[in-house]
Amino acid sequence: MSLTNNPNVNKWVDEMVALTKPDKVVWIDGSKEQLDALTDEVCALPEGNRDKMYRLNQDKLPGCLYHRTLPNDVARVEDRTFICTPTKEEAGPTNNWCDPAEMYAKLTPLYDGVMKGRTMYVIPYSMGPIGSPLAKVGVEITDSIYVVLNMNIMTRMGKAAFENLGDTSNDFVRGLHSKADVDPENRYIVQFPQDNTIWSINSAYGGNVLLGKKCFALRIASYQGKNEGWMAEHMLILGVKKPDGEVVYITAAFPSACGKTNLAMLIPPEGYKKAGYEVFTVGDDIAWMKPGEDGRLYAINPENGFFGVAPGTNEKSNYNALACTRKNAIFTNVALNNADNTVWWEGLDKNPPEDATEWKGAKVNGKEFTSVIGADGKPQKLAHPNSRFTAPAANCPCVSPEFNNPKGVPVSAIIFGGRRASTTPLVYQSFDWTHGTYIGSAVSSETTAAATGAVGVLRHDPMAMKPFIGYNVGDYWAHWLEMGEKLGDKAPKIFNVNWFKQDENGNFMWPGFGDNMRVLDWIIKRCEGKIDADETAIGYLPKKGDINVEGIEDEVTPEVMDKLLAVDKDLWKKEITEMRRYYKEDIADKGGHIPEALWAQLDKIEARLG
Ligand code: GTP
Ligand code: SPV
Ligand code: MN
Repeated sequence: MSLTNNPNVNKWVDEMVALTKPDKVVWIDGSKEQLDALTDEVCALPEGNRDKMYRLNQDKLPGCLYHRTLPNDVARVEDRTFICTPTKEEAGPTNNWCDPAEMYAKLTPLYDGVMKGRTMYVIPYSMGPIGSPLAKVGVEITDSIYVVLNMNIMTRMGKAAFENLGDTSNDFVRGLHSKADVDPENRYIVQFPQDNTIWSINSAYGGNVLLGKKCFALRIASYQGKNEGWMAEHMLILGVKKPDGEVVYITAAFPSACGKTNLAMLIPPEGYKKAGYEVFTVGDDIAWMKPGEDGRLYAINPENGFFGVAPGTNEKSNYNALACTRKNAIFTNVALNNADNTVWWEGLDKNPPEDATEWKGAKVNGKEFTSVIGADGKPQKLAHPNSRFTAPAANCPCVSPEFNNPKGVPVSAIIFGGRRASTTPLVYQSFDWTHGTYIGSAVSSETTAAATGAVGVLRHDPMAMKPFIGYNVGDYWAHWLEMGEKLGDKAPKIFNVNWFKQDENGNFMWPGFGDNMRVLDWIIKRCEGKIDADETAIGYLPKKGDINVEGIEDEVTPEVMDKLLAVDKDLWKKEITEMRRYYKEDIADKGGHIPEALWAQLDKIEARLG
């Protein structure tokens, strides 16, 4: 039975039922009884069933579940992701495009009868705190209990979302997902921005199927934000409480698997803790930002949980993220420790379990398995490099008291960053918002396992949004410039960081993780106008000695710091040459509408470089 009187919802669900022909339709009210029953059902499925989930050790990991996806379905698929706007020009050069009518015609036969023999779940959810003026409602239809249980963690799911939508509104995002037969040749992740619609088929993994996340909260929402005067960004949100008690909020955009979750949950080094600094997490992946009544930019996290990268997460690197995963979490594609029915991944500790099940499902001796060198020249892995945990934000020991604040938090600084082995210094500040927008447009980063395809290849990823901008990238940049104009002198200051600069031997020079607090400290002081900086060709850089290295002097010697903060003019001239090529060949020549002000930035930087 429907959970809403809203005729727009009911009519659409009826249409999707007629199309996909499920045996049964279940409306998700979000109640504990319903979710418990679904958990029982999905865990009772026979071994080998693709939908199957497992209960983990309920003493050590209460409420925690485990799932494996198919080996061909372990990451976002950018080559199968489409933005279907009426014209190709609207989608722009960074997106795959197809005419909406053509795409509907192509996908309709794939969905026709696809849920025969299966149950359809109708999931109402809110992105953002229920009742927040910045929040929006979505409804996801799926034939996967795994999706229901994950959406319960990642969003505010259930009846309250329908109450928020009301009985007449048509302002909700329609998401249709079916696992179908998980055929990668017929896998499609399709956004129709003008229709507030998402169609996803033949995948069961993360960003492809939890439609509130990348599909809605970034691709559709970026388009809505452009039209409605706000911003949807691939950004974490954190608060730094200073010794004087004031909390400064910072957002940061890094490409997938480049450190957002880690920075969002950072634990400050001892010296900072003693001095009274604390870090609070508002979000780890997505920020929706809109000017508030006082003219400042306010951010909410539209999500309600974290879908975090498991490998590398340990007590030391990210204590808080690990703590998030100790109850009511779902693990996907990590390894099992069969001795006690718990989970393991590379970088959790140095002891791969002997009695292990690796992420593809084979029982192996984990110690022997990980001592074999694979085809890539590296030890075989028990957990997939993009294996993840889904964990409620409420689990986070450092979750911000403002997490559910419907107004959001005022943003003082915006940070861009990526994985850059060379060229980009540890930190620098833009001269102004326009220059900061240029810096965002120039983000490039080495690719990671978060998307299918080669790993470690340098690619342009403007604002860390390349896979997520729901319209023409040039118009998106213009929107950034417009927002800056609207915010005027109340606009956040814009910075760029690089935790991944390498020495001659390919080792990271900066310790990263908790020590990134030292860079945040400089950023905050810059925002408060408390500290001077060196004006260089690329922006403001820390003066010698202004990045606090107390406690890490042995590792970050003055020579290392010089290298971390170096601006090599030759490398930067090459960088600008490449940016000109990128703007022209990859964007402008392919229908991207680059604002004049950004072209002008190239001239200015070039002039400064001499
Ligand atoms: P998505 O969820 O894909 O958007 O990723 P993310 O940006 O949240 O990345 P995450 O914080 O999960 O980090 C991904 C990888 O980068 C992990 O393997 C981390 O160990 C590593 N990492 C994060 N922060 C740092 C850092 O400061 N220094 C170094 N060297 N590695 C880091
Ligand atoms: C990312 O790839 O940026 C993620 C993971 O946050 S996914 O939800 O799969 O997109
Ligand atoms: Mn992400």
